This record gives sequence, structure tokens and C-alpha cells, in this order.
Amino acid sequence: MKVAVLMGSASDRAKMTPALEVLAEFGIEADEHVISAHRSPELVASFAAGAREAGYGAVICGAGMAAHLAGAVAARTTLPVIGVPLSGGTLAGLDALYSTVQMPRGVPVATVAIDGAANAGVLAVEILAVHDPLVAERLAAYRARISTGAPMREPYSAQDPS
Ligand code: RP5
Repeated sequence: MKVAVLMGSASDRAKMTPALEVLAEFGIEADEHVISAHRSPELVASFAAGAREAGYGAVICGAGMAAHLAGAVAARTTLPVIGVPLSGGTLAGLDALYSTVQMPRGVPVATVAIDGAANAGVLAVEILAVHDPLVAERLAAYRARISTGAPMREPYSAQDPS
């Protein structure tokens, strides 16, 4: 299964790149899409509605300010949605954190730290690992590796070519 990495603006790209890097390290196919919940709401709606059928197992959404991208996607798919509140603007990401994490009951967004795109990538890998033993093995190897203080961003393939 693959993972979608959405962001509300091209200006979010640098902060969302760690999610794509982590997914690549684990050998997970990922697609990046720049779509905005308020500037291109129809695109967001159609992407979310078709995400499961398109083969995604999880959707990562990064947005800043009054960040409603993750919630808008979660409203239209039953796939797990991971929100990354992004810093920027006068409230330094606190606005995006509250907008992303404070989803009303019934439609969750699993929210990572402000600018926590790397952890969003790891969480998406953990979600896929539930039904993929090879990904689960890679996760176990990764945890063993970081427990020794090794850098997280060392390419996975350099550790174990399986
Ligand atoms: C949000 O507004 C985006 O996710 C971005 O973080 C922020 C600013 O967007 P730009 O004005 O840089 O396009 O929708």
C-alpha cells in the first residue's frame, strides 16, 4: 500500500519533505499533492473520496495557520489521516496545532507535533505495518537502530537490503 502526503501550499514543502524521506527510507511508495482545503476544496474532496480506491493506506496532511486540510480529508475518507500542524504566521504553529488536533468526536485526525512531518511518516509506516510483515520487520530494525543512538535518517536500504 502507498501513502499520500498532502500539503496546503507549495510553501509547506520544505517542512513536509521529512515525511517523504522517512517513507522512502522504509521503501514505502508515496505521492505528494499540493491541495488546499480553502483554495481548492473540490480537489481535496475528490482526492479524499477516492483515496482508498486509489490504493492509499494512510493520508498525511500538513497545513499551517487555520489548518483545516486534515479535517477536510478525514471528513471524506475512512482511511487513517495524520495531521501535521505547520509553523508560520503570527501564532507560530499553535493555530495549526489547535485546528488539527481538536477534531470533534467521531472523525479523528492523528496529530503529530508542530512541524513533526518525520513522525507523521513513521506513524504512517506503523499503520501499514499492521498488515505487512515486511514493513513490520523494517520497523523493528529501525527501532533497534535508533536505540543505539544511530541517526534516524540513515537510509534504511543501507542497513538491510531485504
Ligand atoms: C495554509 O496557509 C498552508 O498550508 C500554508 O501553511 C499557509 C500559507 O500558505 P501560502 O500563503 O504560503 O500559500 O493554507
